Amino acid sequence: MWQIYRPAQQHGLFPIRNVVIRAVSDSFAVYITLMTYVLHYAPDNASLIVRLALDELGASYHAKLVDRSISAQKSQTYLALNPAGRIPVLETPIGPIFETAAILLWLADQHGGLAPRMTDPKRAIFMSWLFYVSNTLHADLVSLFYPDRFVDASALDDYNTRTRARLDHAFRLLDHHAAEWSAADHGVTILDLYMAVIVRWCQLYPVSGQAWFDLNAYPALLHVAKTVETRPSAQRAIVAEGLNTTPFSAADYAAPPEGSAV
Ligand SMILES: N[C@@H](CCC(=O)N[C@@H](CS)C(=O)NCC(=O)O)C(=O)O
Repeated sequence: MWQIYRPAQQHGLFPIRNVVIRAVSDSFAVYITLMTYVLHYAPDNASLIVRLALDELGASYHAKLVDRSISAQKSQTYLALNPAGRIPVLETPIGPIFETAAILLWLADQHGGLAPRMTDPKRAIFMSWLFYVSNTLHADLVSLFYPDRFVDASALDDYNTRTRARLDHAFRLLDHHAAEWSAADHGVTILDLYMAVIVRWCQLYPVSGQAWFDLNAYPALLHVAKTVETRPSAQRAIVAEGLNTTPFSAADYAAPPEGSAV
């Protein structure tokens, strides 16, 4: 059995559908299903990574704003989609998917791009780095962006120093091993997109200051950032979310047409 996913032709007032063509080789049966992705997003949030992936894969989607000014990510309606109350969530024909890495890997597998396929020997190490970025690096970033969620004010300085040291270690590891998942063999991957956005955030959002983060100290990651930001997907994200023209290699704060980053 094999499956082909194609972006739909845009039609009428509802240009947000994907056509899923499922061809079953043994019976020659063909099913056509209309499929709509809805990306619940806030500007410059982790949803930006998913937006880039959807665009790179040629998938049609509708971006629906999560209004962070009223903590809409904690509303009952949103929690029904993502019980963790975090952005993003992607609505798909098989139901909502949350957790950035899960969404990215699911999209890559469904659409057959942006990641080594399951039969590729490099799939295993790719997944190792994806999970490392998701459950170690991204988690530590949350500590740096919202330290008051984790410690009292009296412990903040020490806490931030330790968090920054862990992040630097993670960035050095990723910088050293970038070739294992980066564009060399596979073209741009979901990991490239993930890392481009992460290095952007480090230039802007640590509440204890940004001076500790110098992207030049991680040349392979700087290369990833520059590669991703020249792609058409990034150009469209720049417009959609009000990003500056070098959003990953030399970031500035977003001026989004709707919503807010925090
Ligand atoms: N582990 C989650 C983390 C997502 C996350 O932290 N999202 C942030 C925005 S970038 C968020 O929802 N912040 C609002 C909040 O925590 O209430 C994932 O990978 O999707």
